[in-house]
Amino acid sequence: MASSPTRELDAVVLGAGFAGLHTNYALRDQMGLDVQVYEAGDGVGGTWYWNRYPGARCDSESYMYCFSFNKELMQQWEWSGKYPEQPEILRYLNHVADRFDLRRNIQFNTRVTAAHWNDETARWEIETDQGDRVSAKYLITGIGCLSSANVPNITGRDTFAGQSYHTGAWPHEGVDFSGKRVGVIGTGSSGVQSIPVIAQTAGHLTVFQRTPQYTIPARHGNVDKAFLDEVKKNYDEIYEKARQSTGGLPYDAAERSALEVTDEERTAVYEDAWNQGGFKFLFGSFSDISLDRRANDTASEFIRAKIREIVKDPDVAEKLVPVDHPFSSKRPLIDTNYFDTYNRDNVTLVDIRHNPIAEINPTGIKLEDGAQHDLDIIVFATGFDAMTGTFNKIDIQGKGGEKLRDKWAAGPLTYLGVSVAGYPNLFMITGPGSPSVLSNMPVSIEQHVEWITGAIKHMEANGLDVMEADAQAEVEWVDHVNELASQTMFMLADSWYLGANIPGKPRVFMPYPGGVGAYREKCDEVTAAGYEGFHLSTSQEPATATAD
Ligand code: NA7
Repeated sequence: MASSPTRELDAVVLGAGFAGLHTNYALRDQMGLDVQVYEAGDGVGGTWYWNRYPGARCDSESYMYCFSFNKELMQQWEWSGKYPEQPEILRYLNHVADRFDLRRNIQFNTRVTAAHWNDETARWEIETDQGDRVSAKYLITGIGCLSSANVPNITGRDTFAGQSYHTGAWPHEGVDFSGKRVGVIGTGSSGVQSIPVIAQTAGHLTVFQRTPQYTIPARHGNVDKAFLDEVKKNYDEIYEKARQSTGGLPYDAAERSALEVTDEERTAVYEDAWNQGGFKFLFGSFSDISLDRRANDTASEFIRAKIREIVKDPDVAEKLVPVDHPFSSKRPLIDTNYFDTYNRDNVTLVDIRHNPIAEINPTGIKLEDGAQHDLDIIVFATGFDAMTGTFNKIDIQGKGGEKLRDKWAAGPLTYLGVSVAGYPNLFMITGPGSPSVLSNMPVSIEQHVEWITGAIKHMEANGLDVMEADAQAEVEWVDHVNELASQTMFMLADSWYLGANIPGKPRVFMPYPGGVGAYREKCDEVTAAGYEGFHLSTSQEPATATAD
């Protein structure tokens, strides 16, 4: 690094979304540490600051998409919808920032560009794109799992004469689609949420679909006040149930196999789950949908039949029916009127799996067969370089100057998804190898913030300077994650969980698929065993010394 740090801090936190805000509160206000938060946006919110596309909302029910660290906050905040919409989540996070005075040590409009571990001082030296140079004992990343936009490098992309937007970098002033010829590329969550809304005002909407999707109706609506009152009376219990669950949601887990019931019973269960909507279809119908291919086939087939029932044009319906991957092998989607939208006169579905995009040109999109679609606006709903993309953009160097992006060249290596061997005192909130994107994020974020805060308290109380994951513990954890993933449907699709959406990215399953309850238990065991799998030392001791 060019010059010496100008400020010495206890902790630097990257990001001011759910993770960064909670970490700031925990380390600064609960522990009294000197903390600096850096945030790329000009406001708090993280994912919900950037993703302002039409129809953006969370697929977790609102009463569970919030912090639980403050009981008054839980009781006082009123959600208006069954699912929280982006503007409301952003209002919530702004409220949290105001309520706990969290902005005063957040520097906005600032990206951390480099973080180097200094072996001699046992501190991180951190540089930003605004010229800041600071050092900190602890480096905590709350940079999000889906924060590096993937805008595919399609030939001629930059020659388009109209407007183009990525859903994850949406203009704050919104986009007026009225009367316009709009093309949406991508049918993941962002596409499936935005397509029905854009179709309502666009002159004509053309959807460019590479992979058909299974999506379940959200059954979105106003929040049921009586239900919410009941939730608030039992919040502790409900939250605890979510903490011990698979997906971080307090739903009763299904106990029966889809294969142990009659066809009539099975259909009735699926109908009921379809009518209830949302993630309950996956978690609450049968126990083995994600684990057993034959059980999964029954769910996949049920959804395929629903698509054929909803979409009136049989040719369009067939294009929308997913046959190349099982339900829940990609991120399960929740929608409002998605399949219905293809019954509109102003919506065209284009299958780019069999007739790919050849180029983007000044007037629109041309396919390989020569068909030209003239457009005024292109929306890239093409997702993210998930889980590792944002880490790789930062020059993170650990012991001996090793670059994290080199260490992770063949896929991310972590211990518990929270730390990396060779990168002492670096803690990742919802890093690769933790439940993260397979769970209701606030529950996983809070668990990480609490665990990391506990580890830092332990270090401070015992005069320790360095905490580093053991290399062998890391290997075993990565093997464990892979072993669990191999038992699921996840390996049967080209998904961003596997990095398959980014050309050249190694095909490695990144999140921990064993469920948030099992993961929490493992983390608690590690703590109870004196931070098993970590080396803790003072900077005077040899780096390999183990303490507890
Ligand atoms: P996703 O889920 O990664 O979806 C991206 C979509 O864009 C998906 O349909 C992709 O097709 C498609 N895509 C990606 N690259 C291309 C190219 N080069 N050409 C054509 N189509 C492409 O991102 P989202 O933003 O929708 O959702 C991200 C997460 O946010 C979501 O899962 C939730 O956790 C919230 P593919 O399926 O790869 O064939």
